[in-house]
Amino acid sequence: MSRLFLATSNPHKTHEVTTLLGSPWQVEDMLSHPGITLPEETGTTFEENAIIKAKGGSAALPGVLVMADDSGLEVDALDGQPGVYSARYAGENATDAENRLLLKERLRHIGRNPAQYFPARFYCCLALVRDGQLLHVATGTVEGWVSMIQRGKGGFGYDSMFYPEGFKKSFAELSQAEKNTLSHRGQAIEMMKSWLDRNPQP
Ligand code: ITT
Repeated sequence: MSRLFLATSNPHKTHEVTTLLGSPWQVEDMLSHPGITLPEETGTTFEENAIIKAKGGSAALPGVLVMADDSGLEVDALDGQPGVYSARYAGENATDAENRLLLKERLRHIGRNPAQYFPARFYCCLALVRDGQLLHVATGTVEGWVSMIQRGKGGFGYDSMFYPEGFKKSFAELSQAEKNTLSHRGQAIEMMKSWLDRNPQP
């Protein structure tokens, strides 16, 4: 088994990444290493923040392969908001529910009716680092729609408000396996896996 430290405190990301990477990988995260703290996400792009988190994790774990995921939701009618601020849209320590509530409020201001669907996408950037050196960056996107109408109990974050292109169900109504085959994170991990296959790590 190869060891990989995922520089995240978000257990939903760890769960999805562990499933997507599959059995050859033993994935650890910040919750299994409570002594590690990461630098502030001061970047203005997903890539900058993914690299900041991955390099921060790597500084604490010499020799270990470290990956970070920076991701978020971009709504065209809101000029790409919440974007890199998706996790802290309603404030620094906002919960997913508070962030969704703010997004609903913002959509209500621009929407003509409560059942309107707005073009949006989830974006994910993964950065892979070892000993402070950036090895690879992989990205993934899933296009779809956001709505003030929340449906489903699965997933996390904005999943219950996001309807992937071509589907009548929200991400929170799909099974984890269905979400993984479509999602921004699923696509980014596929790209990262293919790079790792071509560049086996010692
Ligand atoms: P770490 O920085 O510790 O990894 P985080 O949740 O703060 O955890 P980000 O800064 O990358 O991570 O913010 C990602 C936010 O974007 C996340 O909290 C959700 O609000 C949203 N998001 C990203 N991927 C999502 C997904 O698959 N489903 C729903 N919401 C998602």
